[in-house]
Amino acid sequence: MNYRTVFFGLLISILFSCNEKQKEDSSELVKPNIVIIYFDDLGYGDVSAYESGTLSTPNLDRLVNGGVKFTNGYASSATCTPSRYALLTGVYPWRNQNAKILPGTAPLLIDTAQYTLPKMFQDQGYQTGIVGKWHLGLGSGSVDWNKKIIPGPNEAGFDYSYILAATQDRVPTVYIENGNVVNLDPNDPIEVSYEENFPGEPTALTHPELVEMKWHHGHNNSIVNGVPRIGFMKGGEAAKWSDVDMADHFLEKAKEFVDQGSKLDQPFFLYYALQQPHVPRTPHPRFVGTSGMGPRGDAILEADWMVGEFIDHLEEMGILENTLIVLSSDNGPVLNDGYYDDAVEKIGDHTPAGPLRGGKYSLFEAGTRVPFAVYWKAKIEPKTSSALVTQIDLMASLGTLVGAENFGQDSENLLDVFLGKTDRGRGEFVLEATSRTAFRNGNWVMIPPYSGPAVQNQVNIELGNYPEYQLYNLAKDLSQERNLAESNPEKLQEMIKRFEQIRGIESTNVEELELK
Ligand code: NG6
Ligand code: CA
Repeated sequence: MNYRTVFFGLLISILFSCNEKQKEDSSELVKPNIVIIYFDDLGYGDVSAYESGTLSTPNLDRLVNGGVKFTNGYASSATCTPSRYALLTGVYPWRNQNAKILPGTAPLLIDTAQYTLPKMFQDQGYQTGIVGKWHLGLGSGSVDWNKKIIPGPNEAGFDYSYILAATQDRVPTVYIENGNVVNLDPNDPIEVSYEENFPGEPTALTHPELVEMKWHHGHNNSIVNGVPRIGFMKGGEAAKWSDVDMADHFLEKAKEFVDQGSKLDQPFFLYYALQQPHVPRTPHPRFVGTSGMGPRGDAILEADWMVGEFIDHLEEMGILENTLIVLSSDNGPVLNDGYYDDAVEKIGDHTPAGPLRGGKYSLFEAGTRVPFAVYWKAKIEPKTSSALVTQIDLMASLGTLVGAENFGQDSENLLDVFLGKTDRGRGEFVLEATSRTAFRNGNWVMIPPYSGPAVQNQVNIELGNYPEYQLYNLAKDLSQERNLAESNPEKLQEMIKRFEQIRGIESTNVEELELK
């Protein structure tokens, strides 16, 4: 070999590697559209790709089986508001004392100065939108529902918002678009209170004959569309939503946002927060009876259909390949959450929590471990991953994908895990359930002692409260049946120590943990 050959050889390989580098760089710069499809109270076992059985959810399965299906994917909390707070801020909900289930009159929980997931996308050139359930408070104290309601989702980073304020079972039962109540009639102003009724207004207690969906616990205040709600509301007749059309309505708005977004010369981020299968379960008549499980099953099949329509829409627009979709739920399942709606009676063999113990409100696994999948047709190879991932991590991970560098303090960059390239997830995670916390490290879970009831009787769910420490090895005992706290004191101590460190507490005593 002479020098000339070596020289040209080198030159070619340098040029070639530059070219490769360029290719890599340009692929890093790709900013896909991003959609988070977020369910309300959908359990780990409610999706047939997770638990094949009586309920069939082909459209959810299309995303789960076509992407990375996480079997250790967590919401941050076993209830809605704290999970949503963490998803949108990248901060553990237990760091914010006010991150609890909020009434419809609560002020905005996210400080307008706080950096958020949608603000991060905005900074990276995205058009951002939310369609669906908000439940993170509105305004800064007392809201006048007849004027522009600020601050709200728009001030938290969404260019466009079309929301229901709190939950479907809470007033005000109206849609709010960019801070304005939709179809508001100035001659019929809206008033809302969570303290007392407005004189002369019917409630489920004073006018039981107006009630079409019987309440079981709570839910006996103002009646809207025959459904008694939490909280009192007066006026706003023309603005009230139709419950049975809600899913179709949100789908329409989600599609509109996508249509608008794809006309722009920028990518979009859509947070599509479906209201199902949270109570009151009010599937459109065309879905009634489809599951054989009553309204809860029907509402899940309805939501499944909505997701199918939404994906088809992306496909028809030719943008499915260029859209990364995250699918998950804000907390685990519950059957009777306050109305008699046959959820318990017609459940049959279906297991909404899959093999997991507990449910919504619980420190046990079914409270926070939820369906969690990441789908990106062009880029992600289908696989199942047992990596530990949480919704808090979406901020740093998706942020890294689109070139951001600023994330919420608890958000870990797990981009390669979410893209299915590795199974090395988080090492540890502090989960929350109605202001109590527990700790997962590797395959171990430690639940500190709590004095509350073992079972929440009305919803019939084990909360995880126990006067002694609990320690479970999920690798061998997924259903948390064998408490190893006594037989494995070293592991227990190690877990307690680390938990106290993260929580910033001196000792894991009941009083301190229940102070919140
Ligand atoms: C509870 C409600 C429940 C549900 C939940 C919030 C009663 C007795 N129970 O207080 O029905 O609305 O709050 O659910 O009122 S979440 O998914 O939004 O966290
Ligand atoms: Ca929920």
